[in-house]
Amino acid sequence: MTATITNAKESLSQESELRALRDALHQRLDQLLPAGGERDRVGAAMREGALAPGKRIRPLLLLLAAYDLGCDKNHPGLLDLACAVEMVHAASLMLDDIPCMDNAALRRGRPTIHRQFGQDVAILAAVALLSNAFGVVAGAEGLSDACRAQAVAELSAAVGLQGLVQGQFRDLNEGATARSEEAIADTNDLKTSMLFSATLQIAALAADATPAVRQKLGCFARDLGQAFQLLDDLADGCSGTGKDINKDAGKSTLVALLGAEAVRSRLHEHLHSADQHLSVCQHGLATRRFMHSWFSQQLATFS
Ligand code: GRG
Repeated sequence: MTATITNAKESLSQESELRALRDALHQRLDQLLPAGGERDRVGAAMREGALAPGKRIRPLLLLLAAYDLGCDKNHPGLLDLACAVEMVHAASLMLDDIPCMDNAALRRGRPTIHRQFGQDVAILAAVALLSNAFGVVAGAEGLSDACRAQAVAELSAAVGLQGLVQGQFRDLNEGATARSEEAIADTNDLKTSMLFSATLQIAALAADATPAVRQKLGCFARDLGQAFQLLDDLADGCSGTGKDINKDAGKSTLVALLGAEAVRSRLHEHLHSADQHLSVCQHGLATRRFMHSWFSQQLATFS
């Protein structure tokens, strides 16, 4: 009974902390984005892409991991670094949705950016958002010049030809044909784990973590990204995700290859492994709690 009450109190305080962090992220993103308006449609599309109600998983992870690693909650650049990661993510979603890629109609419960503003504006807004993100990292306060340069390099590697771009290319070009489990997992790593990895490495840089901790965080990010992508695939046929339903029909995903049950159990294996990596770091209480409660909620809703 006492343990149940303690758990309930912990989860309430976690919920209110997350709500406060989400609000802070929204406010800071709002300040970091151009004003937009009637005559600035690219600026307005950037705002819509980044400010629409996403789950903010990556920037929350960056903040929680940095706190877990001992970073001062008043670190002057931390919120900006988190916003930069969210801008990169939002840019990738805007491009992912355009007709020559996924041709999606709905994102975050709203018409996709190209449906609202046209394809030309969506592409330009994504490029501008990406460029804004790098500018924000380059100007982040409270980091040494060397750490700031490393943060830029982490983000650049996550986006580039050995990161999201490669993952997206493979998904678009190989997704319609049969793929091995390994090929699908590799593509998921590139599409999803790489940005989680950059997110956690940037948190570690802000917190001045040791190379050994950073190495473990890299392993954690890989498992987390795999679990995240498996959940995304499991949720594809469900309503209530804010995205088009059944977008993966005909695509070679692990759900199509192995079935939902096997994917669910693989997802739990990745979460367990992610947990192990964090515990070796002897940090990660808030990060771990966040990861588990988020996946439990999502799995209860979507599978
Ligand atoms: C220019 C950054 C950039 C990338 C170009 C288009 C592209 C290459 C990559 C797209 C990769 C992609 C769509 C990965 C999917 C990752 C994923 C599971 C997204 C869903 O993330 P959520 O659920 O979404 O966190 P919300 O909307 O909640 O933020």
